[in-house]
Amino acid sequence: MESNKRGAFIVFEGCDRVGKSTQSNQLCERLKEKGIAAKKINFPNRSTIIGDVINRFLKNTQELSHEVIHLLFSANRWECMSSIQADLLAGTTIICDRYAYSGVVYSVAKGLDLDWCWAPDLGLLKPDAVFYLKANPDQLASRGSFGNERYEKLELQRKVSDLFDHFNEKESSYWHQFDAFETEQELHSKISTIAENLLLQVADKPLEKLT
Ligand code: Z5A
Ligand code: MG
Repeated sequence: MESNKRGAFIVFEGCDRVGKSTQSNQLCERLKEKGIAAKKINFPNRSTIIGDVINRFLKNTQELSHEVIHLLFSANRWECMSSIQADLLAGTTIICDRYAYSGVVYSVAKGLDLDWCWAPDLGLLKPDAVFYLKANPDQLASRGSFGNERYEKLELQRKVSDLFDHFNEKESSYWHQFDAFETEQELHSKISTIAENLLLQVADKPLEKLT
């Protein structure tokens, strides 16, 4: 018999190299080991046609205006929405590495207006929880030098960090902040506890939209 319990929609956010991919992968694996249906996704989703343009932009082989790339990042989320919704309603928990908050903070850090940036993401599915890995960008230098992607510059990362803090305060009802300098294992343990409780709490709740 098909379950009528839905999955949870869990998002990881934070600056470059804070450990989002590490923690989101570990959480997904842990849930699967416990027999819980779970799927890991990430934005940008570079496998679509829009994602391919985004990839070329990030690798500095394609120039696009701030406005155009912003709208493409949002469109990249919209093109995945129906499949995310179908999975959640079928009972699969979605662990998502970056989401609309990344979309807004990188564009605002480059100088675009916050309300303008948020507008195209209105109506996307709202996460049940955002796990915000926080670290001072200057300290993250200890994790190796930046790569060659477009946004891997310290000055921009500082602005990005302040904007993530702004979301963390404003959306405190479902954002959970963690110190990205705790060990991988400490973080994994705290995050898993919250996630496993969340699964039970949201199973009978309707999905919400970003407003
Ligand atoms: N972007 C945007 O502008 N608009 C949008 O709408 C979206 C994204 C969705 C690419 O993103 C760029 O797209 C990004 C924002 C922009 N630009 N920047 N900057 P991405 O997600 O593809 O970026 P990435 O290449 O995956 O890097 P990342 O996500 O920033 O890294 P991370 O996933 O947070 O970190 P990690 O890969 O898990 O770990 C980094 C290193 O630290 C690695 O060596 C780990 O072994 C180590 N690590 C991890 N955890 C720990 C702990 N706890 N202690 C010590 N060391 C650790
Ligand atoms: Mg990553």
